[in-house]
Amino acid sequence: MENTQENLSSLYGKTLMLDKLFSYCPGCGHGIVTRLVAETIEAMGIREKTVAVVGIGCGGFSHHYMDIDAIEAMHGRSPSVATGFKLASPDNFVFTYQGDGDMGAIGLADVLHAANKGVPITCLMINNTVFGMTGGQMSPTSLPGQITATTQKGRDTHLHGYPILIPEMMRSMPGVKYLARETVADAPAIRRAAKSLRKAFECQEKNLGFAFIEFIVPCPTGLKKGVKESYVWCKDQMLNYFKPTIFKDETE
Ligand SMILES: Cc1ncc(C[n+]2csc(CCOP(=O)(O)OP(=O)(O)O)c2C)c(N)n1
Ligand code: SF4
Repeated sequence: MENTQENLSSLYGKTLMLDKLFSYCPGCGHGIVTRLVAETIEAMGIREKTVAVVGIGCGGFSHHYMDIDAIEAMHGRSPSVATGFKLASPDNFVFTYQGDGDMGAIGLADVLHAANKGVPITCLMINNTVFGMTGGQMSPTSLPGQITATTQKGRDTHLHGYPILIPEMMRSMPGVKYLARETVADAPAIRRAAKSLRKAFECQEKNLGFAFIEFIVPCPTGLKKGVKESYVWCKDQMLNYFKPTIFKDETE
């Protein structure tokens, strides 16, 4: 059978994932999160009113694979662009899709102010602990001792500080109504992440306030590891520091 959108739909049911090959590397965590996002939008029946605001980095391609409207914001500015869009057009469903470099480095102020304002948007940070697209440089979330393209001797916390814990920073903000850290390191975790994503999206549908999820994912290319090895490393090392937790659920 030819691999067309129509045939995929008849095989798997109606889907807003487009019939395109990912430009993500094999094993990249973005592929899993992108699919979860597409499936959640589809399941909630909100495709027509959804607008993605994507950042710069490999996740900036996420909207290429979904049949939804999207805006490509400047590096780190997605939460500000999403805030403006939502205030101007409150009936739209607006979410951001950003990497840890995009959100945690150049864009940290944008996401923290959006969270503190309590705007009813949903922000997603896909944290693979490196700048993936540009070659695996240290990001604000690189682990202590982690060897990256710019920390050949490992991240030195005396010199570079500690990996940034963004949900922990947002925890005390009253406008944040759903706040979680999830991972795609194995199948049970992916199922939990799907449930969490649904909650974060429903938070906006109920107009309750700001929702945020950090996804801990492997980037085999940036981490310079094989696919299997990168998933093992994600589970053993990344989750040791970035603990999957539902910090806040005020959606009921
Ligand atoms: C203003 C600006 N500065 C720097 C860059 C180079 N740049 C492109 S992607 C990127 C970081 C990507 O890392 P991350 O957000 O973690 O996404 P990933 O590719 O790992 O998913 C950087 C610094 C840029 N495009 N624009
Ligand atoms: S460089 Fe990393 S984040 Fe980018 S597509 Fe490849 S595996 Fe994914």
